Amino acid sequence: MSNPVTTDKFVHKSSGLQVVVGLGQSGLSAAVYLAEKGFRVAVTDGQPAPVLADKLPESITIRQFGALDAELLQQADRIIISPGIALNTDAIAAARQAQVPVVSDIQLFCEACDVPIVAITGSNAKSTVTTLVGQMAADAGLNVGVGGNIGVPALSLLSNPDMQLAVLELSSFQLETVTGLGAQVATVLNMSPDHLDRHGDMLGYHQAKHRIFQGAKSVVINREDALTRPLVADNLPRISTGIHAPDKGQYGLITAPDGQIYLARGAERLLAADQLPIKGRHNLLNAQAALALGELAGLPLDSMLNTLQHFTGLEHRCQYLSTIAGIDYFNDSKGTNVGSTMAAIEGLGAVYAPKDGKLLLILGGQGKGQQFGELASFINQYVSKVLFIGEDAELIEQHLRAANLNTDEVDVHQCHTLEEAFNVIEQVIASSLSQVQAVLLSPACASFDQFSGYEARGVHFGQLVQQMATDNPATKV
Ligand code: UMA
Ligand code: ADP
Repeated sequence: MSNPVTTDKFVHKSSGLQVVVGLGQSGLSAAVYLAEKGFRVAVTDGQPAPVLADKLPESITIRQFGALDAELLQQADRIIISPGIALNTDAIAAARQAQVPVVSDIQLFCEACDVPIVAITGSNAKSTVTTLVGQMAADAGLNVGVGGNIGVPALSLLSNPDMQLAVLELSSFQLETVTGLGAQVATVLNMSPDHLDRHGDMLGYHQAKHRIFQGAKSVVINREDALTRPLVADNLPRISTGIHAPDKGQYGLITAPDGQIYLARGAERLLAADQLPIKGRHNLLNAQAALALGELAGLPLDSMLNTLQHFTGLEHRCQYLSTIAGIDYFNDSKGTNVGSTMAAIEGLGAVYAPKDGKLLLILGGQGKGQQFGELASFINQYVSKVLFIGEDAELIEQHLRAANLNTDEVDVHQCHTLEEAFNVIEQVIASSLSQVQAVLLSPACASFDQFSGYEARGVHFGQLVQQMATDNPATKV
């Protein structure tokens, strides 16, 4: 183990030693925060030379890198664990066995935060809804901090003394060590399998997510997903969202006789779906969740509706790129699990179906042990071509065929890479018989076999679309 600064193997429990485990973004924020509060802080990380080490305050002299220092952990008064480190890691498990408390940076945040917290988790849509609520709060004139799993460590929000509201995206990894969060309003947006390698099974994943409700003053639930409801009976103010017409005081969708779909609160039509720049039924659910969270956080409805009419969505999430030769291109590289890709196919598929249009879907990458057969019925309904890429391309095709993929109606091609996929797309463009009206990259897989992450994959897809636009002059961007 490398030990670039000092080792103090004689720290006693009474010293209040706080050991930060993992020196990524959240570990650094916890170390800085605790040092500023005057705690004695130590840091340990599995990497021999974590890149953020030079950002640590000089006062933190105990830095054990190269492996998690089990002895140091036994000496801790409290361990602050990074979300990327599993609780069953040997050194952590041993410290827990020895009754050392293990918490995440989010625990430190909620203990220190004296403004209301909007807490958002779910298998998918977290970043979209978190950003939207943050924007709604800002547009309503509040000084709002937006952070958590979205990439801004929650503790860094506390450096803003004027903050009036905190909006947090929380992952199951962050929540599994949080107790008594006490949010003004909390939600689990949706539940579908993900991160089961960390949580063991759906039950463990569900239990971690539901810690978000501890101490909450109000909740938002998804009527169509029973797993989003708090398990403990409570009398808390509660607003639901869903795809059907809503009861009084709840959010939902109303379809008018002419087929137009409206966002609604009770019987009141709030906005036509066409007035929202974000597309797809899943995004109408996301808009409802943001409205319900905002309502329970005290934001004015008119201002929130105005925000919705200007919110164009986040990059790599069903992001419209351009129209080339009459075909629309969408980058959903953040669709990294089966649940998110189902939502993308259904959400966008329903936009093209009334025009007799179908999707061309690019699927594949690292499959994370998921069951891809669940996508077959969605593909049969909305997709006319599937192009498989990446490490698990063949396995995914096998799963789909075993789940009755309708190969009479749906063409499938093994393409290995995005470049090869674009060669097939060229042929589609050239064919006047094709039903394809939109190309959707929504891989349902991690990208690490071919890219550094979902962003790099999405950027590369965008470059290929750009290239195609250059080659095809009749383009709308
Ligand atoms: N490390 C070890 N041993 C291990 C694993 C990691 O020592 O077994 C060390 C690494 O060497 C590294 C550090 O831990 O130095 C990294 O810690 P981390 O993986 O917890 O990453 P952070 O940089 O602290 O980022 C974390 C979240 N990362 C994860 O949950 C994996 C970020 O979410 C979050 O934005 C950030 O805190 C700020 O709150 C990212 C994520 O991928 C975006 N989240 C997952 C997701 O969205 O699916 C849950
Ligand atoms: P997260 O932060 O939870 O990963 P994002 O907002 O980044 O969520 O969206 C990730 C992916 O989830 C998107 O690419 C989209 O395919 C899918 N998605 C968006 N909204 C929903 C929804 N309401 N239900 C299911 N999947 C969704």
